Amino acid sequence: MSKKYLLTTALAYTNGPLHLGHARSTYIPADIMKKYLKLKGKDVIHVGGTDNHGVPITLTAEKEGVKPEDIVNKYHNEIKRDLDNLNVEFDSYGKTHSDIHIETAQEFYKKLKENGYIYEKDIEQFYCPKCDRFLADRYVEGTCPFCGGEARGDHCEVCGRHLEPTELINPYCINCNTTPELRKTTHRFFKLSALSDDLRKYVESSDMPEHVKNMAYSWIKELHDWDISRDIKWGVPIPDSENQVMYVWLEAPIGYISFTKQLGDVWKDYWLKKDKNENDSDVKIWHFIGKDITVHHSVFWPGMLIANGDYNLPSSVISGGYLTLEGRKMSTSKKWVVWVDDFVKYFDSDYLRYFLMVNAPLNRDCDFSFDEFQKRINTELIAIIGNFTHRALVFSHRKFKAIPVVDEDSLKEEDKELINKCKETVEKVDKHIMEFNFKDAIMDIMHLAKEGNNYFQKMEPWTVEDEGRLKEILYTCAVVVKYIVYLLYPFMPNKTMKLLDLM
Ligand code: B3M
Ligand code: ZN
Repeated sequence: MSKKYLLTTALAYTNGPLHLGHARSTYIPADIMKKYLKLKGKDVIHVGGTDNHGVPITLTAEKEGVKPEDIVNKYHNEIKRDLDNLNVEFDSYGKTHSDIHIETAQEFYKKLKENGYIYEKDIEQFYCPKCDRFLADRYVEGTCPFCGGEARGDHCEVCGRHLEPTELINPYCINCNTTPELRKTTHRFFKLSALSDDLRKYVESSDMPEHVKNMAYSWIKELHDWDISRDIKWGVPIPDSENQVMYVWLEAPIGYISFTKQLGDVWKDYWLKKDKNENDSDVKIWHFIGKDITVHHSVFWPGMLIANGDYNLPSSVISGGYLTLEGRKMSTSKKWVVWVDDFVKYFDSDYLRYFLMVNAPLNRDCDFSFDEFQKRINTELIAIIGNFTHRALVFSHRKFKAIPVVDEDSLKEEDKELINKCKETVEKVDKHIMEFNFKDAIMDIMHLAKEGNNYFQKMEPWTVEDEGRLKEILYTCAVVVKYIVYLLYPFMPNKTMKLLDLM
């Protein structure tokens, strides 16, 4: 049976618009793959959306004195605008704060419970007596017990350790500064620790790249059960618990399923296993994410899917490296960031797509600097690809008002050789793209343009008087341009479509 591809992209939190880092690690790579598979005539869909729950969003809302819904809607729209401006296409785009998602997540949870993977346990949590509420995750701050640095909830900003909020020294409520007290509450836990063997087997058999597999193995070695309930109001309510919602990392990935459901019954073809004991071998689910959330997608989420039992598991997790800005770590709080929305006011998004993919292999970190950006666009894209396509087409137009059409059999050896190089390039580019090796794919296209330029230079069409021969040369050049246009289309949809129109 022919394969079906379901590509997903990490669901961005709706507490800010997108910056170049998001574009590079996740959205542009997924869109390139989507456009490429589509071009090959494959059955492929791209599903994504926004992640609307979690404490960072309620904190932003409280700071601005508005409802969480207002923050969610504002940034959902801004994020979608940014993706549209980058030419990133979706077949379905959803919100986790939606009926279809809440329902899907609750059903998922019920199935986990039915299958014996959820249990209750009493634990102690910080409670602010003044605000009269439990202080989940980032609602409490204090001093890190390991390094003495400032820690926000479950994360130390200085040593980067993951903490239990109850470990904090001198904790205080971030809303009113009161010292919280410990209170008992009953939480739901997901039995992740029971899944080690299943997860190891799954990771082994998956198509995940080696570095992702290794990261997953090291996590699988020490799996703890997962506290999946939070004593807050904003989130997906836990069906069998009053006043609690699901931990955002439990429900957010279920969004990949909920948003596919928005397409109607076809969702089942991608997600529902035909045989309860086996993954459908004709379905490829690929999650495109930033590298900081690799463990969530290679261990936690597959663990949830195994425990649930109804759904196909991801075939691979494609994790993009970080983007630094002029050599420094990007930081929204330090205002060291370039927003997509600002960038596209000055430059065609094609240039960004090109630059971010050619600058470094996807799984490595990469730097954005304006000088380097300018250099690569001018010396590669414009001087090599732009120059060749422009020369070839302008010359044809000047001479014949169109691209001359000739019989390919009558072409000379040197013409045929170049056309063969085009075909070889298709194979090379295909191999690279299917291995998510976008940089080398672009390099091969660039190389073909160089060959085209050399041919044009060697043939000196401006000196050729024989009209028949001139037509053959210009035809050959046009064939090369056509190959370049198609191969480059997934990377640079705007410019290539314009060229194709022109042709
Ligand atoms: N919202 C974190 C992030 O944007 C989170 C991703 C969810 S994917 C299911 O990096
Ligand atoms: Zn308080």
